[in-house]
Amino acid sequence: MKYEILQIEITAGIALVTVSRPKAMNALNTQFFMEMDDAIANISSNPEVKVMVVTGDGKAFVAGADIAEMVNMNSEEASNFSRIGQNTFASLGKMEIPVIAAINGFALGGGLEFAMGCDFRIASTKAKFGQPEVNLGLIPGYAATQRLSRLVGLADALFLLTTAEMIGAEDALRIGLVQKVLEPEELMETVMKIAKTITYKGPNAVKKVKAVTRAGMLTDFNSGCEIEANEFGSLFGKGNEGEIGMKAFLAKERPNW
Ligand code: CO8
Repeated sequence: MKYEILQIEITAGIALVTVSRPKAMNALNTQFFMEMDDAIANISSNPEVKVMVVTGDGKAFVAGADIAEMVNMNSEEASNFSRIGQNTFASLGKMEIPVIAAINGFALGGGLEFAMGCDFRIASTKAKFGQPEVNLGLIPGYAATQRLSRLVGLADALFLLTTAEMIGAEDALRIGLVQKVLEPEELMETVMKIAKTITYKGPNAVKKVKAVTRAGMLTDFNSGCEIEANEFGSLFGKGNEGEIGMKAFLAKERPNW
């Protein structure tokens, strides 16, 4: 498929996906979701790729769903558009490899929902975060009502969702919405370094730790521990990644996965 909005670069095991529609602050339209679904499928089936990074082109990460596209929708169309976005962002969590959001600027509405679908978030000091849907007489439709409260707790989520206040990167860090804040000129270099670090780890271990941790969020504690015990065991045994990693440690060598 020919991409009009996404730019994809794959280097040294890292897929960098840039949303590039800067004239509309990278707002999310139907074309974006078609391209993102295609990109997720392609990257998922590429065994060379160990980590995916998403970012935005220009002064926005993503400033939300495309209001110009939504304005004429009826209820049914809007619910369908909501489900399409929910599915795409859920696919990020279902990818085996970690997905990092590098938030360069505005992450508003659907843009913050996109970032929250990723596994973790690193922000520039210039980033701004908010769920401004109530300003438009709307509520979020790409799962912010569910993910935000799980990430930052009910009170901070409802503060952001009901006031539509835009917060800066330091406040986002304080409430746990992002994991690191960097100077704008350091953002991409540092995020790529973090991604690179992950590519050196046991590739199956990285995939499993993501899958087990995410599965645990959808089940009770004891069931989550049972999933963990099973997957922990699956990394042991002759020729398996755990054996390679542990033997390399004891031999004071770098593991050759
Ligand atoms: N959709 C469409 N166009 C947009 C959007 C958007 N979300 N955001 C910005 N643009 C456009 C502007 O209309 C403008 O276009 P033009 O140059 O043609 O007038 C251009 O981008 C530049 O924007 P501004 O001139 O406004 O730039 P500023 O630097 O002054 O402001 C802001 C930047 C603060 C980001 C401002 O543009 C803004 O407030 N944007 C809207 C933010 C917003 O409300 N986002 C939430 C949208 S609703 C949503 O995301 C719900 C998701 C769930 C959907 C469920 C499916 C139905």
